[in-house]
Order: sequence, then structure tokens, then C-alpha cells
Amino acid sequence: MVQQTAILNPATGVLTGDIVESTCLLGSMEGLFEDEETRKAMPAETVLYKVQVHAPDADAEGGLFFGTSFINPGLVGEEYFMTKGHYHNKRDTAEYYWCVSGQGLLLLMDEAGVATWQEMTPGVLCYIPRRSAHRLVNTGDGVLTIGACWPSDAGHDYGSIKEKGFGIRVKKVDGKPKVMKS
Ligand code: PAN
Ligand code: ZN
Repeated sequence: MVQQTAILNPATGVLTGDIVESTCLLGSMEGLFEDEETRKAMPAETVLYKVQVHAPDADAEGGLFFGTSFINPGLVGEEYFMTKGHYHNKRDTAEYYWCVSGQGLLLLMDEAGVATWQEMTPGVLCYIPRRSAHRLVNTGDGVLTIGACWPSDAGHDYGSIKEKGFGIRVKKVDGKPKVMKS
């Protein structure tokens, strides 16, 4: 019997207890933003986002992971801070995302490269279908906090996004978010 405990603060999304934390720095985002020159000129240690995960039963078929992502506000050139984005290695696995606080967009892309998006504002629950790549974009002035739950054996395929891109980008145009083809 797996018995591990984590505490969720429902107001902030913060997890404590039996969790794993990771941080994504701008220096690890080579080739993902359109304006690579500007990205390289910014401090590599700039924190784009942090992820907390409660991961009992790691890699077990039928298990579940529960996490919170905290995406900082900011821009690389005109493009908003965003997550790397990924398909799941095991393509036939879905995921739930919900917005705890902040303002942003969830970008989704199917395997044919057709991309769509969903606005993420507090309370919005989004079902990410199987075989869909997903990426979060913070279009607000504060931290975008997103809860997530996904199968523990899903795995993350970042390579496909790095190679082929995401089809759409979100930029700040005239002070407002604009989704454009990339
Ligand atoms: C999330 C993401 C998290 C960070 O937990 O892993 O938001 O985004 P990247 O993994 O794209 O850097 C999730 O979708 N898990 O499957
Ligand atoms: Zn995922």
C-alpha cells in the first residue's frame, strides 16, 4: 500500500509535504521563443516557472500525479513567458489543468500540428485530450498558477515540440495578448 502525504493549499495551489520541486530557467529554453537573440541576451538564470509535483507510485501504470505550476509574468521580446510544452510520451494519456490564479492561455496542438487555445482564468477547468501537446502562457501581470493531474506513466516528450514548434505563439501587441501563427 502506497501511503504518502502532501498538503494542498487550495487558495494558492502550493503543495507541501511529499513533493518534488523543479525550476525552469530561461537558459534551458533554447530555440523555443521566436526571438532567440533576445532570449540569449537575457540572464540565463531568469526563473520562468516552478513546478511542484506529488508523485506517489512513480511510473506505475494506472497511477496519478498531482502538481501545481507557477509561471512568472514576463516577456522575451514581444512573446509572453511560457512553459516548454510537451506531448506525453505515452500518447494515449490525457490530463486536467485548472486555473488557481492569474491570467493566461493554454495552447493545445494535435498530432497533425493543428493548434487551438483556451483562456485560463481562475476557476477554469480544462481537459487536455489524449494525443495533444500542451503549453501554458502567462499573459497577465502576476504569477499564473495552474493545477494539474495526469497519469504517472505518461512521461514527457519535449523533443517533438523543440523540433517542430507549436504552430501558434502568443505575443503582446498594443498592450494585449495576440495569438499568431508561427
Ligand atoms: C505539467 C507540466 C508543467 C511544466 O505538470 O509538466 O506545467 O510544463 P512543461 O513540462 O511543458 O515544462 C504537465 O503537463 N504534466 O504532464
Ligand atoms: Zn502534461
